[in-house]
Amino acid sequence: KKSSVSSVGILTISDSCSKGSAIDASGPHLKELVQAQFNPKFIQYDIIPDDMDKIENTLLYYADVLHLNLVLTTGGTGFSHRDVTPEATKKILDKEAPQLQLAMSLASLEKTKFAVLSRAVSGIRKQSLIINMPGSKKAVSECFESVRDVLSHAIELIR
Ligand code: MTE
Ligand code: CU1
Repeated sequence: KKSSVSSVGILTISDSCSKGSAIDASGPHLKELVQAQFNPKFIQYDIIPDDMDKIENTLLYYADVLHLNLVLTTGGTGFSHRDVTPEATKKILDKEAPQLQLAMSLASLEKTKFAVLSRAVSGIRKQSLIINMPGSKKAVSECFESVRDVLSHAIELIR
């Protein structure tokens, strides 16, 4: 059966990765997970700093210009003052989809108490489903596993 997820955006949001002072592990790992699950025709991958305007503009480009089916962000969901991924995401969402985060939180809490320190959000903009995830390889593995089975159906419903 052909997957309804034919184009995916993977957006790493991290000051240190965008400067080159750290290597992005979670973005490339998400890319592997997405490839294994959906084998999409197109994957857009970028690394940007924890900057409100840059995050907003990139998500707008992904949703309104590239019309990506699924957008997964990693990083910037925590409590430090540079963490603004959820605020930037909320600004551009048409509709919120909080139960996706509930599913990720429940699964994450089985692994670590620190899951409560993510403020990630999810929702729909135009034809794109946008999901924030925390900024570590371990966290994206755990989060992706907890929602991957429902994403094809979610995206069928959006288009
Ligand atoms: N969720 C899962 N599944 N696994 C994790 O290891 N780490 C937590 C949390 N969520 C974690 C997780 C930690 S320690 C933090 S600080 C927050 O995500 C926020 O991460 P971020 O600022 O990199 O987005
Ligand atoms: Cu942490």
